Amino acid sequence: MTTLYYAVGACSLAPHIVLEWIGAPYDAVKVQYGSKELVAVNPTGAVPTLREDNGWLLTQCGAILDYLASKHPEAGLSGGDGLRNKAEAHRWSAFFTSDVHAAFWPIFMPSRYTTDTSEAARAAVVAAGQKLVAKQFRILDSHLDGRDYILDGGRSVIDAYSFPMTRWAAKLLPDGLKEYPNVQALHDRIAADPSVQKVLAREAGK
Ligand SMILES: N[C@@H](CCC(=O)N[C@@H](CS)C(=O)NCC(=O)O)C(=O)O
Repeated sequence: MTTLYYAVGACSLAPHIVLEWIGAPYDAVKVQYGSKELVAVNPTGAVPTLREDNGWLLTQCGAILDYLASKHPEAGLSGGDGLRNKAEAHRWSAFFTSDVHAAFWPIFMPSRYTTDTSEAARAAVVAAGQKLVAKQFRILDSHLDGRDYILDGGRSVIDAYSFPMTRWAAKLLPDGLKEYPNVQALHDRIAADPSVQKVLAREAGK
């Protein structure tokens, strides 16, 4: 069986949702970042980490999502099979990994981005992160104008990828998602999905 190692509310929420959408049996193991249990499986101590029965491991959220979509074509979560469909899926996966996720790091871990230990320096790094996230969300909001989902091929792993990040933004940007109505609509559409609610309840220990 496929096993997903996840941390509550982390980017691992995306493959957790995708496994639920796929509907095949899987194990979901809750871990803490850097815990002994996680480091034993993935020395970087990061989630998501995916493990197959024969011990094969896959890390990197975008790679895991692409793998799951390809492994389960019957679930129709790849966003389409054409050359340009695939290129668009890669484009948006890279956008979430490199542009959006990375923009949150100064907000989550400001101490990694300055050697100045003052409160003012911490606040300045957080504010810079919020500005970066806002830039990426303007791009996403404009792309989503007139669309229900990110890719042309309908609901896909990329929409699942957006979800942990739209949740973080709702909590961590000064005005939440107020300035991004199309992103808010996508967030709400995903949040209303019964499989997503099931996963959120499991992650919350309910
Ligand atoms: N590039 C990796 C980043 C994974 C990552 O940093 N995950 C976070 C949770 S959202 C984590 O495990 N952080 C622990 C740490 O940085 O110590 C990916 O996309 O999978």
